[in-house]
Amino acid sequence: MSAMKILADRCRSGKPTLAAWCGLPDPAVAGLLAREGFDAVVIDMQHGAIDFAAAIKAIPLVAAAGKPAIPRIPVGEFATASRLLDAGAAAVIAPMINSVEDARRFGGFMKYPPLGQRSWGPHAALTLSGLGPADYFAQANGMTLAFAMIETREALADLDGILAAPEIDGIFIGPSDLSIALSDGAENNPTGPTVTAAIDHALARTKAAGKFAGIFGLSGEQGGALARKGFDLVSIGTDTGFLRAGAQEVLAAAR
Ligand code: 3PY
Ligand code: MG
Repeated sequence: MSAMKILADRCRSGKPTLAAWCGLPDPAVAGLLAREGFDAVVIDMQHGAIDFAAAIKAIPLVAAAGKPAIPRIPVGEFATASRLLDAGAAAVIAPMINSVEDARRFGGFMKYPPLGQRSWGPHAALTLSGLGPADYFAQANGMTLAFAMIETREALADLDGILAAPEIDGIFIGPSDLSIALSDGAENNPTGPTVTAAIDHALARTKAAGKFAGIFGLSGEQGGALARKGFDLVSIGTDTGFLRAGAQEVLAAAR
């Protein structure tokens, strides 16, 4: 099975996907992390230093390890979502989706008609999926997933509407921004009680809507707990975090 199809199939089967999160610009970082035991690799173009040219090189490296590549686009850059699908992304995460209108505009770039308005041109996606044009066109809307990030008060207020958007396959919670929003800027506390209650609520609403739930996990331990709670896609660590933890561990052992 192609790496592109694995994510949607895994989400539909109810098995959680544990992802590495990459922000370093060299595509080799994503390619190498994909060779570890992660189920998928997120390529962060919002806060990471990864531009479009690097992202489209990272996608086939991740796919070569048999893993789905999941880019996160910069805020509002929905046209980039289509281009990443053309390059073979298995899913795209869009940050700061604050309304049904935002969700449907993003989703429109993710799905071919009649669901959305994605334009035809899946160059590397044909190679990576192993499909011919007719089969790719027939399967793409179900094979590649659109995740709308929920990380503001407005998004939470409109959550059921966002979940009902037919172009959207799931949500992806940003617990840091959500905690900043819910505290009106007083704190960034992604594991505090207020944001935890909001996360539980969003997970329950997402399950009730029959959509997929993703979230940024802060550690392996916390990410594992979120997956056991029912999240379908959980990032469990970042490339820079792995570098820092590894460096600190060897230094502590040596000194
Ligand atoms: C958040 O926690 O706000 C995120 O977007 C995670 O990257
Ligand atoms: Mg965020």
